[in-house]
Amino acid sequence: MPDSALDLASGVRSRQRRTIARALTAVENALPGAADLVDALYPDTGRAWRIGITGPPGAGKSTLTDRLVSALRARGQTVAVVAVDPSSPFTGGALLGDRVRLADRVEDDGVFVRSLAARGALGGLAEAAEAACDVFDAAGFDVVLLETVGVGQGEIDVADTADTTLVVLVPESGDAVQAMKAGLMEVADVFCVNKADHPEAGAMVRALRQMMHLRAPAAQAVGASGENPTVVKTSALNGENIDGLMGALDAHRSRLESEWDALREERLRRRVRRLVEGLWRETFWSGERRQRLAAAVHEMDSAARAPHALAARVLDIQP
Ligand SMILES: Nc1nc2c(ncn2[C@@H]2O[C@H](COP(=O)(O)OP(=O)(O)OP(=O)(O)O)[C@@H](O)[C@H]2O)c(=O)[nH]1
Ligand SMILES: [Mg+2]
Repeated sequence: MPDSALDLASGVRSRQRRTIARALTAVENALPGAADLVDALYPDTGRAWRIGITGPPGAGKSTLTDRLVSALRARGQTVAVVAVDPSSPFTGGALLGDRVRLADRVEDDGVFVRSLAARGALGGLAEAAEAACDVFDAAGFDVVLLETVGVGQGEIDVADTADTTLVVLVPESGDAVQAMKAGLMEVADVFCVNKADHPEAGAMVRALRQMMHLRAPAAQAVGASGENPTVVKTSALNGENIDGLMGALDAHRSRLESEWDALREERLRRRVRRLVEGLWRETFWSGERRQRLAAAVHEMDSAARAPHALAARVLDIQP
């Protein structure tokens, strides 16, 4: 293993902020040595509680994240934030309010906020996010909050790498239905109906609870202990019911306790599958197979060319 990866890993373990930042840049951009770094850190991971925070654009995820950081700090836990959403206030398109709140924490060693925009990494965005969480986990942060916009499968995969997944919705017409279509119902451990100051909030909570009753029994087995996700109403803007939300997250965390090892194993399986697919795609068409493809296409009589038969021939299997 290269010295640089080992040096970075040891700097991360002793929680040097500049080294953590460098390690995050390495995994975000899949720099040379990043894979070694992740592997070197992996044995030191598995302690942090990873909370995925997802939901439609503008639902209040960043505002809530900020409230959760305060709540967790108030009870003495250290917190890292990974903001995957490129439009997140954390990443520079900032509202002044967010900047001010984050600036307040500059002196707080127990908080580390980092945005992530990796698209080209092997294993995709989910791997980059998971590796960033590993860095914070190995650095000893108690909790990692992972914010991502829940719009596409890629983003939902990111949220799904967390131990506890919080889906944030707002009481706007059709939001619950949209969330269901986007696949958010399946990944949610806790639902938060944010902007509870909105008059439709109560109706939204009822709609969500009803929707969960309608879920097929098989679907209800998804998630810890097969329990339906809890629905909590908050107003992130006014800081209302953040305690209630924290309670619902904690309750999920304690339900996980008994299956912690099994969950870690399942997550590692999913992750290795992603990495294998990425490696396979990268290496598959190198050298011999590329030549075999070109030769097969070229040699086949143009009148007899048949894509499926060609594919089978390239793979050397019977069609
Ligand atoms: N009325 C009301 N507004 C809120 C509440 N929470 C957040 N907002 C506002 O909603 C807007 C979006 O909030 P963000 O926290 O940036 O939402 P987000 O989900 O992180 O947005 P993206 O990262 O862009 O998807 C901001 O103007 C917030 O001030 C709330 O509880 N009530
Ligand atoms: Mg945001």
